Amino acid sequence: MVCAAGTGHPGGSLSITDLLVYLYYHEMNYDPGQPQWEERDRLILSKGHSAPALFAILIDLGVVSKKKFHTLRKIGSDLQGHPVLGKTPGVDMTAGSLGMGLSAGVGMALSARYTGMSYKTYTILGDGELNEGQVWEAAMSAAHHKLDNLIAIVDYNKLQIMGSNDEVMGLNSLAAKWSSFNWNVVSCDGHNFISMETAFTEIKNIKNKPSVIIADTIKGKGVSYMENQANWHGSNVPSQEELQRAIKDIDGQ
Ligand SMILES: Cc1ncc(C[n+]2csc(CCOP(=O)(O)OP(=O)(O)O)c2C)c(N)n1
Ligand SMILES: [Mg+2]
Repeated sequence: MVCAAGTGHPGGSLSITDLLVYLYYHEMNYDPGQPQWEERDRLILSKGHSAPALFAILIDLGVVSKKKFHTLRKIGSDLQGHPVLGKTPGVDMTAGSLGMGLSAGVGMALSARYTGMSYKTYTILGDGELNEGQVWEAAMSAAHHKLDNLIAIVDYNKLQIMGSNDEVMGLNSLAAKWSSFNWNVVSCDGHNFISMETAFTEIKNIKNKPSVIIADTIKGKGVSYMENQANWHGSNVPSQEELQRAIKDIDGQ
């Protein structure tokens, strides 16, 4: 999709693909036949630049037509470079300006409480995105309201747009930070389904606190020349030859 568009974000999309597969095909209470079902679990892709991963899954589930596959980032297309609520079926929140998704998640989780609905709200955040102050306002608010129906997932790939977190804005003790905001903190390997299942099962019994899953991931996961390379965040798009190598790498696994 990114190759056809000639622009986009392959690295961050690949780092959350396994997490999205786990969530949509195993964890979430979700019926692809009814993407507007009121009781469905919500997913907010706060790191909205990784929309190609979400769109690929929505296409695979049949929520978005397969015919749209090559229309990513085209003017007028349902598949814009970032998720747009109301434009793409299956998208629960607009995102792209980093830092805002968890606040929307707090709103959705409160709404479930006030309306007596049992859905959960999952919000996927980038680790670089945690540089945004609004994330921590939302974290304080979620803990204050004891939102045990809100789950944050940090795509902890250690890289952001122009280098590593450590170079740009160090996160230091990430788990301790969330813990000090009174969140239940669990870690997992974001490319291992058994590890993800253990983490998501562990948070199910937590009451009166929001949970965060810090998922260890690899930016560009699965494509040999993209893995752990910040230049595949969004400035590079694979050539036709690189695309063939990427498909071969992924098929080889
Ligand atoms: C408010 C805001 N500032 C800057 C950007 C530009 N931007 C897009 S992605 C990105 C880096 C994000 O890093 P991270 O959250 O770690 O994403 P990932 O590694 O998962 O791709 C930046 C700075 C943005 N989208 N929004
Ligand atoms: Mg990152």
